[in-house]
Amino acid sequence: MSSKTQKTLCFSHLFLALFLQALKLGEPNREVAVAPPLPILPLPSSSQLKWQRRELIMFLHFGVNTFTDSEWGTGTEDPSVFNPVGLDTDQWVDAAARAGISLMILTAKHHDGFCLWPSKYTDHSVLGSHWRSGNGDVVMEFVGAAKARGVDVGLYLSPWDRHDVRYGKEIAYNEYYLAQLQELLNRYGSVEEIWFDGAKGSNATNMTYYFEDWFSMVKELQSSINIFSDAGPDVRWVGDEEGFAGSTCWSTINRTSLRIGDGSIVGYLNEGDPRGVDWLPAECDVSIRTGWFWHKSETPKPLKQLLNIYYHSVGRNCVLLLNVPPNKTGLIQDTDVQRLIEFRKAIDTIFAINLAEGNAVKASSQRGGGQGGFGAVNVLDDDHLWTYWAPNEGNAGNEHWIEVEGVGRSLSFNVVRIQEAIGLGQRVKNHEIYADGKRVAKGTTIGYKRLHRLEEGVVNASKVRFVIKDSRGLPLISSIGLHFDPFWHPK
Ligand code: FUL
Repeated sequence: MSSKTQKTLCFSHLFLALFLQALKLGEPNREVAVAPPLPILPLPSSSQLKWQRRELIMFLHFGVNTFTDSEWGTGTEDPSVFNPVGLDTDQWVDAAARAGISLMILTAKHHDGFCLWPSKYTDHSVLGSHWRSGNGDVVMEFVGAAKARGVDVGLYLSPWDRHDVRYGKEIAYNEYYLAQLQELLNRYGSVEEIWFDGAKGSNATNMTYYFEDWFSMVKELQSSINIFSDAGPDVRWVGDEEGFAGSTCWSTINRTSLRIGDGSIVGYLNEGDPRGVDWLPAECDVSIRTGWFWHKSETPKPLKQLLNIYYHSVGRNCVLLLNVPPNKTGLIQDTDVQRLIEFRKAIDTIFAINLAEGNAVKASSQRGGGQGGFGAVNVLDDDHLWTYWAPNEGNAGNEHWIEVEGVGRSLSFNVVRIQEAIGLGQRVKNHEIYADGKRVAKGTTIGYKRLHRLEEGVVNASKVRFVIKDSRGLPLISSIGLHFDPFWHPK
């Protein structure tokens, strides 16, 4: 290479370097964001997250029991007793939608074995009823009405079948059960939850259910479905039928310690397990009336009782599955519809306004620093999952807190709400709430949502501090709320 060519190259490099430098100077000073912290396993699946955010879902117990005034049918009923002359599934869905419910679960088959759809594998179904001249299909009507309103559906298929002669014959009955699962999951479009309950009479025939076959078949047919049972695999039973979760309630548990239909594990189901390797959140099933099926003599629970259930289920990191049974006509009774609407109105009245909003919020430390990112302000936005306050890593092992200070006014409230960013795992083990330095509430787990109704009633304070005393790794708080519940009158 000649020295002239070399010189030209040097100059052109110099020009290029200067040009690039000039370009850089013209650029805005872009700060590189700090990455979110590592998750703490186990984590929820996206179907489990979707389920959790529903908060309130509806159960519908309907079948021959509705007509025989019983709770556990014998399986010997004449199918013609099933005759809901005014059946209107639009009315069911309308009631649910007005109550803000996005998922409804119907008993396609209860313990009596009577099928609400025309199953070709049994003689105990709507095919034997006079209703719609034996051409009816309650499951089809229910699914059609729900989907038309954008409400999701779930189905209950009782493992214990008191009608079928194959019950007790291991292979034959498991084949029969799987055949019905295939009918339900192939014929009616997307099903969001399937309910396997472990109940069985004490004198019932011995029977081994092939749960692993059933679960695999369910997932094969509907990959995003949530399977409910005492032992999951997606949603667990809370361990009682009162709608009450444990005051400690982990969404994590060890599935290897669970057995379907085993009464000795209800305490474990109620509380979950901080060392659990499986994400298996709890669902609280309870009926709006005393029984699961409709009975003329029963009435819906009063609003006060429903709110108490709400605080002990949704307010303890669970989903509330509220049973509202259709009557003999095939309608949800007006008293129950009115109670549902009243319930929804009350929930909205309490939680639509967050009295913490519009005030100053600060925290003990912050991951990353600067505006946005993981700052305290994230707990007051509308996202209750993916924007959150995270403390600084260096502060691990210390107590963490977040504080709201009333701007130009004091804070007046009787309910406190705290939510964790569960997308990164459930972490908090212990927390306390202070109003102007005085402790007004304390608890263990938080999870997706924790609600505290204050024992002393309405509190007025200029500063409210949420203290995380102990957690698995650093706590990540996605939302906090101060609310006023006009229905809460502690003694
Ligand atoms: C239990 C059943 O025995 C009740 O009848 C009801 O269906 C309840 C939801 O589950 O296991």
